[in-house]
Amino acid sequence: MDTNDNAQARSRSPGGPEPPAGARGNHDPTAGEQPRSGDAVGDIHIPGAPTTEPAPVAEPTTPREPPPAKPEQQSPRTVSPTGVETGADPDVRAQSGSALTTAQGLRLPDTDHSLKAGPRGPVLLQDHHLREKIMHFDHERIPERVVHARGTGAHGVFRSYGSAAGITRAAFLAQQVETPVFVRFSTVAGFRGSADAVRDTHGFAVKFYTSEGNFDLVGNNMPVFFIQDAIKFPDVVHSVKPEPAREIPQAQSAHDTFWDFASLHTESQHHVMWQMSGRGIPYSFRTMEGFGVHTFRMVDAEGNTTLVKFHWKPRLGAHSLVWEEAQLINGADPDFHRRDLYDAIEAGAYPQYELGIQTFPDTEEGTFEGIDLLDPTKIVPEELAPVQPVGMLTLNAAPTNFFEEVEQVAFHPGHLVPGIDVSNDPLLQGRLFSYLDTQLIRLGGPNFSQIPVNRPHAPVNDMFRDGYGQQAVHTGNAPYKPNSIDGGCPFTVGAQAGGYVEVPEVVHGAKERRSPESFADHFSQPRMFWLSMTAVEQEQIIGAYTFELGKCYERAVKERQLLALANIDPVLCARVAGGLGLAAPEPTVPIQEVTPSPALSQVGKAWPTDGRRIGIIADEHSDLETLQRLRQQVADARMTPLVIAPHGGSLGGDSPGQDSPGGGISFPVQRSFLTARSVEFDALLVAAIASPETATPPAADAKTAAGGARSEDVDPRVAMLLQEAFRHAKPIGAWGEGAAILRSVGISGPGVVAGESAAQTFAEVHDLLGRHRVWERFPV
Ligand code: HDE
Repeated sequence: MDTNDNAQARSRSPGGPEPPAGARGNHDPTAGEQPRSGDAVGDIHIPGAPTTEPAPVAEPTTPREPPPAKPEQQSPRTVSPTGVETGADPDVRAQSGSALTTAQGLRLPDTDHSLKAGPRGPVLLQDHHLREKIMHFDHERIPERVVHARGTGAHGVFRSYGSAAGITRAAFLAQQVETPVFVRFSTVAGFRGSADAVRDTHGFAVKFYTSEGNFDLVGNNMPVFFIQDAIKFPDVVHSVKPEPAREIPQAQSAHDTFWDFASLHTESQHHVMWQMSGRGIPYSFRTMEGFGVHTFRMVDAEGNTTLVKFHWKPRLGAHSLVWEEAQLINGADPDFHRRDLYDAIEAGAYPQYELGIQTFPDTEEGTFEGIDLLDPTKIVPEELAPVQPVGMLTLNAAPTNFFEEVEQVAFHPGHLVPGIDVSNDPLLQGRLFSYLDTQLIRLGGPNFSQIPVNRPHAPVNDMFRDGYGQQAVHTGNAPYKPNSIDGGCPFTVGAQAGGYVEVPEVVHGAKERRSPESFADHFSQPRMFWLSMTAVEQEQIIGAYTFELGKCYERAVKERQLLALANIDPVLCARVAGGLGLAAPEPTVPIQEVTPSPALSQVGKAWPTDGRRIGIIADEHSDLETLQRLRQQVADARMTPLVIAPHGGSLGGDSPGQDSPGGGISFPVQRSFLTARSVEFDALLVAAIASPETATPPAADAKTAAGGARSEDVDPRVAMLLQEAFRHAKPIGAWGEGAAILRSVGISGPGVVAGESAAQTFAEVHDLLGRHRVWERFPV
C-alpha cells in the first residue's frame, strides 16, 4: 500500500467525511516512496506529514500539477458570493497549472534573479515581476484580531436531534437536519503568534451555514464574563493585554494591570475564578466546553418565546492541563492545541461536541430561581436547569489554507436566523454593535461576507453594491427599494416566508446609565464555584491565584485582591495570603450560604481516550516484536503510539513497516531522547532498554545533565521524561526489565503500572487514562 492509498483508507474511516474532490490522489504514486519519520509505507499512520506525498531528496524539475490537498483537508464550499451552489471543484480556487506565473497568468522563466543592467549592475525599474512579487509580499499581513488573535479553526457538520423544534422555528434545529459549520477556537489575550497553552479564557465560535443564512454562536469556554456592560470591554482588555510601557507580559494575566482591574472591579471575580481553575488551561480544544454566555431567546412558529442558554459539551469530557505542564508546553510546543486538533482530525478521531440548551420561561422579570438572566457574570446551575441536548457537532476536516479560512472567518453575534433572537443583556447588546467594526478594519472593507469561508449557503440578495474587494457581479439596474425598473426585485417577506421578525418585546424605562440592583452581587457565584470543586481542583485554584498574584509587583494590588477572596471564601483567602506572605484580611460583606453545583467539577468520571498520545520508550535492545504488537494495540484503541528511542530513523533496520533484511521487525521512531519532552505524551510505556553506556551517546543537551534525574542505569533524558510525566499525574507503565528502569529512577505509587506483559500494562494504563489523570498523586 503506498502512502497515498494509506491516506485514502484513513479518510474513509467510519463516520468520516468523504474526502473532498481533488483530495483524492491523482498524482503519480511512484513519485516518492521513501518513508517519512512519521508515516512509514504500510505502517501505522502517524499524523503530521506536511503534504500527501513524501518529498524526494533531489529538487524536482519535471513540470507537473501541484500535489492534491491532504485527505483530511477541506475548503469552504464553492458557493457564489451571493450564496448560489456552483458545484465547482473546491480546487478551482487553488494555484493551478504546472508553470510558475505572475498574478496575471504570465508564465515565468526565472524568479531567482531581478532584471539588472549586467550581473553586477543596478536593478532596472522596469522589472515588473520583481515589483509585483515584492508588492504582494509587503502586503501579506492584515491586522490581527484585537482580542482572540491566536486561534485555530476546523470544518465540521452539525446534526440536529430535533429536540429544540418545539421551541424554535430555526430550520437547522429541526429533526435530523445536517448543517455545515466552521469553528474557530482561540485564546483572548495573546498576540497571533503567542503560545497555545496559556492561562486565559478561550473562544469557541461556531458558524452554522444554515439554509436560512449564517448563524454565528460566538461563545467562550467559560459561561460567565468579566464585565456586565459592553462599555467596559476596552478597560478589561487593556488591563490584561501586555502593559503598554514595555509591552510585557505576552498572553498572561499574571501581571499588575490585570489584577489591578480585577480587584477594583469585583464583578469580574466570578470569571477570574473560572480562569484560575483548570478551565483557564484546557488540555485541548477537543476537551473544552463551550458556552453562549448570554441568555438568548428562542421563538417558535406561533411566536411563543423561551429564554435559553447554549452549552457545548465535548464527547471526550472537559479536561485541563496542570500548570507546570502548560508552562513547559509553551516552550516545547507553542502550537500544542493547534497540532492536537489537526492531528486528531487527520487520525480520524473527530472531535465531537453536543449542543445543549438550558431553557427558562420568558417572563417580564427575566429571572430564574432568583438568578438574573441578563447578568453575564451569573450561571444557572445545571442542577436547577438541566442542559437538554439538541444536536451533535463533529469536526471532520482541517482547513486547506489557514489564512484564507481561520484568519478571515468573520463571526458576529448579530448573524442570527429566524427562531433565535437576542436578549437585553447589556454585554450582548454591545457585542451586536462591535463585531462589524472589527471585520471592516481587518478584512479591508464591507464585502468580507464574500470571502469564501464567510459566504452563506443561502441565497443572498442584499442590494449592497460596490466597495473594496467586490466579488459579485450584480445584474440589474435598480439596487434600491422601492423600484419598478428591476420589476420591484428583491421583495421583503414576512415570517411565514422565512423573514426575520424581531420579538415584539415591550420595553420601557428612563434613559440612564445604571445597572439593575441584582447586578451588585459579585461574590455568591464565585463562592458557589469554589465550593463545587473537589479538593484537588481547589488546590490548583489556590496555586493559580498564588502564582498570578505572586508575579505582581504592587503590594496594594495583591492586598486588594485578597480582600475580594476574603469575600468569596476565608479558607481560599488564607491559603493564597499564606503563599504570598501577606496577612489574610477579614471579609467586608457577609459570606453567603450557597448550594454547590457538582456539575462544575471536572474530576471523578471516566471518559473516552480517542486521539491520546502514548509514548513508548524503546531501543534496539527492546523486544521489537512485542513492541510492534503494542503499537498496533494502541492504534486499535484509537490513540497514537509514538516511539521514543535514543536516535531518530527506525528501530530494527532501515525498512520500516517491512521485515528487515535479517528477518526482524522494523518500525519508525517518532521522537529521539533529544527531541522528546514529556508534555507531548498522555502516558508513557517503558520497554526494556539498554543502560546508557551502550546506548547512542547523548547529544550535547542540558537534559543529559538533569540534576536529580541521575541514575547509573538510565539515560538521564529518559529519567527526566518519566519524572516529569509522574509529576504531571500521567499514567506510566512498564513490563519485564522495563519495570527495573522505573525502580531505578524512583518512580512508584498510584498510576504506575508494572505489568506482566506489554498488552496487560497498556490495558491498565488505558483504563487510568480514561480518568484523565492520576489525581491521587497530588498531595491535598
Ligand atoms: Fe468578543 N470580540 N467581544 N466576546 N469574541 C471579538 O471580533 C467584543 C465577548 C468572542 O474566532 C472581536 O472578530 C466586545 C463575550 C469570540 O473570530 C471583537 C465584547 C464573548 C471571539 C469583539 C465582547 C466573546 C471574539 C475581535 C463586550 C463570549 C473570536 C475579533 C461587549 C460570549 C471570534 C473579532 C473568532 C472576538 C468584541 C465580549 C466571544 C472586537 C465589544 C462575552 C469567541 O469584535
